[in-house]
Amino acid sequence: MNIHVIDSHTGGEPTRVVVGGWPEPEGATAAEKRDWMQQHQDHLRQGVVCEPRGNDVIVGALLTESQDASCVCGVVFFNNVGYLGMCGHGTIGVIETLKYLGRIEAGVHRIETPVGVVEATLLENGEVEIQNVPSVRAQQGISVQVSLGTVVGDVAWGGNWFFLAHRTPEMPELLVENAGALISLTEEIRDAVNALESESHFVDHIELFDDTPTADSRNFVLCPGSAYDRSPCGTGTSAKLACLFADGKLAEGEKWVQESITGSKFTGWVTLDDQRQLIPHIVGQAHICGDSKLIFDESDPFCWGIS
Ligand code: PYC
Repeated sequence: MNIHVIDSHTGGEPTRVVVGGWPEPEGATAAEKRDWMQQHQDHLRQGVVCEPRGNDVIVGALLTESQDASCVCGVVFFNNVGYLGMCGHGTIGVIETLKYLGRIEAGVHRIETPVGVVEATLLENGEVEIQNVPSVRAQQGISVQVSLGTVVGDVAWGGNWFFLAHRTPEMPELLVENAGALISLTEEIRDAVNALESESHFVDHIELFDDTPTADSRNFVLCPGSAYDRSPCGTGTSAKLACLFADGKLAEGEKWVQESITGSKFTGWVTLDDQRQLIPHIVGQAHICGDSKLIFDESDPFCWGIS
């Protein structure tokens, strides 16, 4: 069996888009297809993104048929441990991939994800603007105890669930060379948040942020499989915008530049839809870096990846 993938990165964060060879999952909606993939095709997820063909950082994106006829395609995002609701850097990677394949041109394109339809505009300058699913801050000022003390933060939805906290002086600085220490710290925070009785959402992303002279904020984002996001994280930036808006620190349409731990940047802002839901807009750019045929030989003991 062979699977055709296109690799890109968005602000340093890789996306591997599956464009051929993966049998179409059953189900009408992207959420149904995601559930069916989880039950029947999880070996393909592992084989495509985990070692030896991939690594812990890659986010996979399976292009599917969409139920909604106004969408160019459906997509199910996945990683080394499971499936994502939405993925901002990944959607930018999907749009760049569709452009590379000659399937789309500059303009507005709708994509069905398991958590709703997102709208992506491929701009003439090569950047992509995503209009994400409605985002919201669900809880404010949640305290958890970890080995370096108390951490206080908010829980917010940006297409995935996030716990967001400001870096305190006891924490390592948000620098790539501190990635190991930041991963250990944010894993501790994630476990403590999910152990709270008051926590009704399973929070699988942790975002620490800090002031920086080169943007409005710098972040470190822990992803579900314990890799960190090399980009500023599209869904994480959406969750951050929801918190800023809830705090009255960001007005409708006001621009926010979010920098990642690697120094890459997304620009975001929010609008309100006719139901007064908060819609995050995120602008970033992806670059194609591979076009490959993955070979699955069932006599290979690691054919379906190392989990
Ligand atoms: O950009 O939303 C994002 C994302 C989620 C996980 C990795 N990147």
